[in-house]
Amino acid sequence: MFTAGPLSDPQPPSTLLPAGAVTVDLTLRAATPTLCRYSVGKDLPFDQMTPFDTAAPSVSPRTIVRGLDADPGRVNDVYIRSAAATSAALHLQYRSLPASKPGFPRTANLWGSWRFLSFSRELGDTDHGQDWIDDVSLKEHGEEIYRRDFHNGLVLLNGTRRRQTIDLGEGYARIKGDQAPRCQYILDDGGNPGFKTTGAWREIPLGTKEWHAIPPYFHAWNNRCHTLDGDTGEASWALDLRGPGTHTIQARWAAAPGAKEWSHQAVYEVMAGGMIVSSKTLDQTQNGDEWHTLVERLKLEPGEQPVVRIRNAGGGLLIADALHVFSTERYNDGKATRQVSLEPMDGIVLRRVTPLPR
Ligand SMILES: [Ca+2]
Repeated sequence: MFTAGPLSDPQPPSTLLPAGAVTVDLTLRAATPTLCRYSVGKDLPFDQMTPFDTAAPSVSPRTIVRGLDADPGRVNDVYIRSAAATSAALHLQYRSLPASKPGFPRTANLWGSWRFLSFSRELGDTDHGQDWIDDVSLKEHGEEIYRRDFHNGLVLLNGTRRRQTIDLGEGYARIKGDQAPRCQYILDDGGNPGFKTTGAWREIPLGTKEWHAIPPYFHAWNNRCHTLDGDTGEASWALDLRGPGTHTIQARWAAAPGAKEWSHQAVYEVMAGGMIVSSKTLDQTQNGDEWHTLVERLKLEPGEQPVVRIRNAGGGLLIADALHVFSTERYNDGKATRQVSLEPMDGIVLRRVTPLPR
């Protein structure tokens, strides 16, 4: 996501903008120094686009993107191309937030995932036929925590790339639902201080490029992974538990054409309190680009400092790519709460124990 040709890491990525925004200050990362251009509303050939403000080739091209529509009901499609790879367009989307106290009734104006599409029904402030939401206020809470208050509840969205904890005070409870795990996250090998290695591991790029038209298609998580030639050394991920509970842990590797040279016996061990509490041996030559369960519903405590360790018992290249961790406990467990922790770009719907007076 958010890469095209040599371009990556747009700041800001596709997101909501402040009310009334008709511009956005955009910075990209480029793999090689290059010139960039953009268009708003319509993808255009490179030579018909508007040049970036950065006039010289740069590895961090920057511009003020102008001409955005501030109508909160309109999504602005922004396309960016680079002189280094004019055929690849980076597609971003921006939308302005409504003013904080809009007149009402007005159409619900909700961005994002299923949680937000379903919450209005849960909270009961709507005419279900039209999805009108009355008397809504939108406030920024601390650092890019977005909050909407309703008569019967509130919605919080963490608009940052960090986990954040929000104090709510009295009077809120989680809604009840069995879909979402209490915690669910990926532990990658790259950019993760909790990933450690011993031995001669190498970090390599591994994955089909986004604009690549011919199969096979395969991806290491984040298009990178670590490899170890032979059986001397190991790698480990600190599980960085969000709290005590029972957890399922999965591992993945890419379905790369070279996977037949990889380990037939990759041993994944879960360690807690310095002891091996679970072990699973998997064949990395097969079934790549999938999550493979190492252990289900394993009770773990943060104080045990649990880690997953990988070592090679079968020759070939050992691959360390990413882990997926999720809990048996549910996110929406109906319990009263004074505080919530939100993963990056995640949100929650909370119920008011006592509805606000109308
Ligand atoms: Ca990876």
